[in-house]
Amino acid sequence: MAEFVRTGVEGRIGLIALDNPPVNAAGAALRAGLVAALDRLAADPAVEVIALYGEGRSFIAGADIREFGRPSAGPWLPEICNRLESCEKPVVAVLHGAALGGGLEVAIAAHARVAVAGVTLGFPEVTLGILPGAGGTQRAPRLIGVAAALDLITTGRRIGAEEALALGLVDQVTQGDPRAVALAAAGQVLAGRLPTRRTGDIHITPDPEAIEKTAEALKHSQPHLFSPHRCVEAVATAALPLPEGLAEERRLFRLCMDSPQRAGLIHAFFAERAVAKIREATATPRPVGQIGVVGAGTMGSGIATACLLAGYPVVLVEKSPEALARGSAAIARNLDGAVSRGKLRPEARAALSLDTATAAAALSGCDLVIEAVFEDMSVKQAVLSEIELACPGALIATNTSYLDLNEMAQGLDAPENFLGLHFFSPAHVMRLVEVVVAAETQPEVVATGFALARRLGKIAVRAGVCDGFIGNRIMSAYRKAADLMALDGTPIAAIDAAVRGYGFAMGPFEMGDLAGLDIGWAARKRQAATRDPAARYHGALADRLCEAGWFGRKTGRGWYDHSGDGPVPNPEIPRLLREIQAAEGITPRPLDAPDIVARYETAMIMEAARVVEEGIALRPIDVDAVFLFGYGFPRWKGGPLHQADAIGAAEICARIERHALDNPRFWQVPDILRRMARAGGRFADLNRED
Ligand code: TC6
Repeated sequence: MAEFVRTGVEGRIGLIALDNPPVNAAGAALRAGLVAALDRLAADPAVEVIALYGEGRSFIAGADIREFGRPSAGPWLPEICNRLESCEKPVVAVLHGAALGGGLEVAIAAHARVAVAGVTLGFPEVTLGILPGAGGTQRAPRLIGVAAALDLITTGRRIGAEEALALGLVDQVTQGDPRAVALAAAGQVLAGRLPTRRTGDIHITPDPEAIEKTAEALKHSQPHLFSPHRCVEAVATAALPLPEGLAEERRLFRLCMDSPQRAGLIHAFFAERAVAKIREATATPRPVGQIGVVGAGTMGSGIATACLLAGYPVVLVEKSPEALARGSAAIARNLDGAVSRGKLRPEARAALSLDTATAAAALSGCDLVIEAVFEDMSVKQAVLSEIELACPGALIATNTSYLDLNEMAQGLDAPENFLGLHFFSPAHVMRLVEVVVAAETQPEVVATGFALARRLGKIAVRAGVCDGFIGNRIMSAYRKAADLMALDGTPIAAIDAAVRGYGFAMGPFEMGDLAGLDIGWAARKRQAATRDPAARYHGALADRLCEAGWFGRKTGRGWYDHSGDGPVPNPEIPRLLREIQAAEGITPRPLDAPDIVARYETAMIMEAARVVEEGIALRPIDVDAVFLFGYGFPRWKGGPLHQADAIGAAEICARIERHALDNPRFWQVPDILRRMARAGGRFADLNRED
């Protein structure tokens, strides 16, 4: 069996080495090993000081998140921290790589801390729906003060060694190999040059004002979340004697652990990492030096910005000199913004390489070219052929958001080099990229798409070819559900408010006004020929708005009127609606907020289930990642299919069947859901690694 914790004795120094790759998560075996190691060295008469350090990449990256919500074995981290603190011999912790969550709690229960430059420290528990439950909420305020502890604990903010030193979270910052640093630090303790003390003995200065201020601010900034508020309550108890505060921290920690938000947030943590585990992961990505971007509109300039920010030399090609000038100016503004936000150093900005041209020939030196031209099949096909001619052998990507890649690839000599890289607007900000795999796309081309996304700091999700891929296809289904609710007489402001109450930053109609209603109108006109004549037409009201020239914010009116101080529902909507309802024989039946969100959520799950069933998404967790990182789905709900599991397949089927009574064309139970309902299955069971 692997040895997770090793001890050694060098003279008067006892060493404890933690070794649980890849990040030294404090799982059951590491915890048991750590207690045994402490006991062993505490009992060894030769040992006068103990130094604790991590092998590999990290000190301790926190509790083992995979254990949460599952049965595990003690000893538990709170006992370990108490045992460490009460150790009769001084213990010094050496922090390198990551000292996060439970790892930082272990560190602050030690009697002194030395940070190795480059270490990341923090209490990210709040981002996982919990709180530092191994004494962190009690010891951090003693060590660094209540206000600083509140800041770290309620935000999950990660800090570096220098800031930790300034706060008093660590006693020294140094360089070197953790074992050597551990020996040196223990030597300093023996020589009296590194003072040690028990954190629990430090007198705490209560700060009710900081507590109140943070609690009040969180009410407004995090109205949906459970754990940040419990974090404040826990830190507030640090003014009590330590054992009482620890008991209260434990009680609040358990409340968080039992909350569905904890399960959702941890699902989101793993979703971010799971999406990279694809069948093409073993293929070697092609080297990418220079990148070409064709099309200098909003998407093209955003993509070019993202590539420049990642250090790639970029060639931007746009036929129209005016559009090219506008695109270059947009890129310059984006880069200025990055400098002013501290994301890009001015010297680094000056070194970025952007060439612009009006002809495809300028792309000849590119290894990858991304087209972001007008969303039209024949326009795209012509541009792809020009690109292939300019740089044969290069990878060619389309940024289309719904067009058929297999049809698009038909004119290419090397369709195996072709893929979709579907960025989201603004492309230099949004984290999601759908990597769309066409019939002939080669594995190493897919792997290159993933490698590029990683270098751009984005989250890539593999998607198959269909209208809208994963995200836009599902969005169009729940958008339809919202339009149908509006036609049935639910006020658009009520729908938007209910969707915001669910946790999205904006409702569908607010979002429509922001994006521009003309986009959806054009799509509906395109799809008119293939529309099911027997199905209720969801776009009737939106069409009427567009016919009146109301395209949303950019025209001052859309679903809302934007001419005043704040948006108010477009006053013409009731009249237009009455006309449509009279013509279609619709009896108005407005829904209340719970019914609105149930329909919205069910439509999302219904289409998401089909996307999984058809293999467009590799696994349910890929759908969840798309919605978490590209569509503003509330992180604490974990994603639409995590929600589906929480609700249960049988209940989802029942909801769909109920809604089907008034709209059987739209509401249809996908087979996968029916099978799950029958067998008691869950989407989580399909989240195998592919
Ligand atoms: C806590 O401590 C609570 C305490 C209260 C106690 C009462 N557990 O991110 P990477 C895995 S809560 C289990 O790709 P990087 C990760 O899934 C915890 N597994 O690497 C991945 O696995 P895969 C508070 C973990 O170098 C692999 O390690 N701590 C854990 O980009 C590599 O991860 C945190 O929230 C874990 N704690 O970044 C820290 N951590 O290869 C969370 C990582 O099978 N972790 N894994 O996919 C991180 O922020 C980063 O992983 C990192 C390393 C900065 C440590």
